[in-house]
Amino acid sequence: MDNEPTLNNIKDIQSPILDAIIIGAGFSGLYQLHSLRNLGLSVKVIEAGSGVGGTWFWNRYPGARCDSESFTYSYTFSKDLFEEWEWSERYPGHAEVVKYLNHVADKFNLKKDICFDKKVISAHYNENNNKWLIKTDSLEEFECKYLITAVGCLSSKNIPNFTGLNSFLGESYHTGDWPHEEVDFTGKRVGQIGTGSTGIQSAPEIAEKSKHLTIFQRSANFSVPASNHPLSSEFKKYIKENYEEIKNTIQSNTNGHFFKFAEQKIFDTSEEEREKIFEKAWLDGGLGFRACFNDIAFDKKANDLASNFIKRKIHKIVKDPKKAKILTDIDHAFASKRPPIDTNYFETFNKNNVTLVDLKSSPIESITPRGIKTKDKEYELDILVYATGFDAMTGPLLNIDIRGREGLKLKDVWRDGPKTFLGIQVSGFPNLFTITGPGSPSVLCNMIVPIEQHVEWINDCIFYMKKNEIDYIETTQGSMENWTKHVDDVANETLFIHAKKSWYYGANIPGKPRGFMPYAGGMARYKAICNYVANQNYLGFNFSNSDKEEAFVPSKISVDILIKDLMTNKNN
Ligand code: N01
Repeated sequence: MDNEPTLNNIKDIQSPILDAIIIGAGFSGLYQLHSLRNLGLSVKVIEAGSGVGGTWFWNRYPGARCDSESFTYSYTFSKDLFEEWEWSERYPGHAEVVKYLNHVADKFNLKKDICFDKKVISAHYNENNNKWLIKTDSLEEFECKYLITAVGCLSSKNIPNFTGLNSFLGESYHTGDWPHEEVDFTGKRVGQIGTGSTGIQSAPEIAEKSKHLTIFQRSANFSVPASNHPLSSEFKKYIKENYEEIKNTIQSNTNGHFFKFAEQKIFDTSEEEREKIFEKAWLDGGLGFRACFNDIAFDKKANDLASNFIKRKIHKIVKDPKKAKILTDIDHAFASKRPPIDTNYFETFNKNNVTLVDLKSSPIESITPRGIKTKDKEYELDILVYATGFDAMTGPLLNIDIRGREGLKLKDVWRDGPKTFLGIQVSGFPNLFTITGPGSPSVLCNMIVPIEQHVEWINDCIFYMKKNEIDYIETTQGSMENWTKHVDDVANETLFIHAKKSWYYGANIPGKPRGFMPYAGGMARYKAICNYVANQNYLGFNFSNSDKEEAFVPSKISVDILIKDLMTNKNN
């Protein structure tokens, strides 16, 4: 192996100089590549997987399915693409999403500019030539002017550091890093840790295929039926014929979905009427349940009524009252954690081959060679499934050694929690753009909408720089501090503060700084602010490292007027 490059001789390898490098070939990376190429830039995407898909490339666990409705989980930048693609179900399974993304990549001839099977390990800014130097795990180097991270918010898996973690003699898998070959559950005793959106999707499928499934639940969770079904030919026709309406609705809505919040408030309706509305929303299913009244997501008392309705449903579905009690011992307000949707999740607990273990009363003590040992008992298993989530939002960025001006490390700037301006830039890191970064609405929306908005904003910004012969952009320290405080203030006005143990707060990772990471002010408001910033010649950003600071001050702008402008000029 004498000829193999090492970190010492890596300088001998010639690094291609590009206008832009994008990290990740998921929804955001593919669209950013397409857009920047259209600006005439030389661009490459570096992708760790061997195919396109990003998060969808890795999350192939049984039951993996999108929680956004398929016709809204589609790019809208190309009418032609929107109208030619036909989704088969209300919620697309992972294989269909990956097929869609391959179709997009082929249609726009994107794969020729994607370097697959290469993981970016470091990205260092060099102020001498205003370039980023990127290194991959295969010891290649690339140089570029603009660096755009399209790494996803939920792509860095979290496997809790249990005592004896590696001692288990059976097979073990994390849902976010699922093998491409089928895992055979036949005749196997399976243990699943985790009952978030992922675990709620995988448990019914695993129970169906395995000899026995033991579900280890630390926190009980709400879930509403997905009511998934094949799309009718009439609805497919409706999608094809209503591109503009669908696009305008999801892009002007606060959550990026097609459903709108009802006008009615819970306490303005009689008990009988309220029950009917809940019942209908339950049958309709999906994430829209929270929108059946105007105030469920904002007023704790209204939320309590919705929470109680769901708990009553769980008690009705789950036949064993002991299991129902454990499943309804929920410690947070409905939708203050990301609300899961399911297909037969609670019904699964009526199966004879399913056991529910309440980790609250009997925590996991260790992973053993034979299975899982809780305080009360050792469970013998053949397969262990970790549905234990992700080091969300900051994990995928901090896994890369990112250094800005004067060697400033991103991990140092974010030591006490992520700081960004608009979730798009960090002070000290010129020409680095973070698609759906912390401080932007991202995970609180149907992801495609914030992704398209960020890609287009970044594209417009780079176009502006080209047009004005500007080579350098960096948000000011003041804008970043002000925005970070604003993100926190906005979160404190919502019901999210009723679930401080959620991954939104970084609470699922021991030692991670606590703070609400996404922007909770809604997509419409956020987009209006981003447009305002751009229209003011990128207020809050410097175009050289010696510019005078002009900080963006959220309280100085009237967002309501901006939103009104946005609504009256939908092309903005
Ligand atoms: O992860 P999670 P997820 N001991 O963090 C438990 C998106 N998504 O992968 O709640 C025991 O929500 C943990 O327990 P607790 C969606 O945005 C999208 O399910 O911390 N248990 C919890 O039950 C979602 O929100 C789609 O007490 C431990 C579970 O593991 C996000 O991904 C589909 C533990 C983790 O739940 C993440 O969902 C699926 C420990 N030490 C997911 N550590 C689509 O739309 C963790 N847990 C396609």
